[in-house]
Amino acid sequence: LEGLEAVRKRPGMYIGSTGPRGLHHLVYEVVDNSVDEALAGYCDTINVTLQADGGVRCEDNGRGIPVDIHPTEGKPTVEVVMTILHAGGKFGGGGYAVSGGLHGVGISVVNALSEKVNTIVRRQGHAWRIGFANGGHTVQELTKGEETELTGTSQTFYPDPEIFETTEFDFETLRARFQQMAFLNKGLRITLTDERVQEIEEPEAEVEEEIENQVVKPRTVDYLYKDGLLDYVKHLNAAKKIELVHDEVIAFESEDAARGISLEIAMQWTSAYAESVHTYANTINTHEGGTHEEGFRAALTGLLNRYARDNKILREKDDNLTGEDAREGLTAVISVKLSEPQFEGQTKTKLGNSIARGFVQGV
Ligand code: 0RA
Repeated sequence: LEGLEAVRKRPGMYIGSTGPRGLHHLVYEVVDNSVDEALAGYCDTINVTLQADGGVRCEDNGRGIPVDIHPTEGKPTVEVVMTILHAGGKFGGGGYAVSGGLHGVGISVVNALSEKVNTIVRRQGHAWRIGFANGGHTVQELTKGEETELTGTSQTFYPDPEIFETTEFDFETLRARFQQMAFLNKGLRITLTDERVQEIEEPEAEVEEEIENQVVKPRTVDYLYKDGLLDYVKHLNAAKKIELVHDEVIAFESEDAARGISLEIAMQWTSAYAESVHTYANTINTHEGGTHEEGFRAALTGLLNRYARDNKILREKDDNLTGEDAREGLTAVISVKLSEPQFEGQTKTKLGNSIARGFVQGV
């Protein structure tokens, strides 16, 4: 628990800030754990609910966090994951989980920064419950509850108002991120439901009971994209008032399992003048680009020039097309996943791994 006290002392070091951004990172961290379970192939649905009581519930249909006694810690693995810093997620090895969040700090960080967390694991034929309060202290030991044939993990957390400047979540911020997550993880269904009571903007002049200016406006959004990035590019281009240069979105993917890197790309040229190239590493938006984008640009410019020369579209006396020529009107989404991403630059949103340059250029 000393670890969790460190988190409460310097929350910014773990979640960036204690403002609205940091608050929303709590949700991303919890959801990312479920996305990792989906990336491992065991989960296809994540439901997130903003509860009327201020809590956020995230439920998945994965295998459930293990409940057996941890071999070295001597308590249930789920308790270890929830209460020991850096114990979450990455154990078990294999694959390149780390879907993003604030660099996968772990669910225990969310526990540390919450006044209450209730965890339900459905696994091994039962629903198991464990509860935490006041920054990750176990207040309800793991109990084996009713029988169930379902499996999965449900996390409900209440951000600590003593830590955060505000504990109010913004539906639109979460909605946009979950839609992006769904585009980047094809076949994964993510829903977001808002059950909060909302104030009516302009109440009647004389309202007797306060309750009368409150109303429950349940909203749900539901995202599932079977073609992932291809759907993303269609979505981006549909939002613009432009013509398409070709009807079909170009989309392809490749993986080098031995070197621990995979790539998905979707692209389509439009009549726009500007380029619209979006890049991601482990589902984190790399606003500053990086090696994956460099590899893509080099390949695209080289390929178009080679094609143009081979087909006499460019004559001998003509200059090569520039990179800007090649990308004019291009909408593209590039998503790489790799085992140990290095994030660089001013905002830590520039991918640094050299392997991504050569891999993307080659594919
Ligand atoms: C490690 C091992 C196993 C499941 C998980 C982690 C897991 C963690 C989270 C966090 C949110 N949802 C999750 N779902 C699964 C299972 C290992 C096994 O069953 O063999």
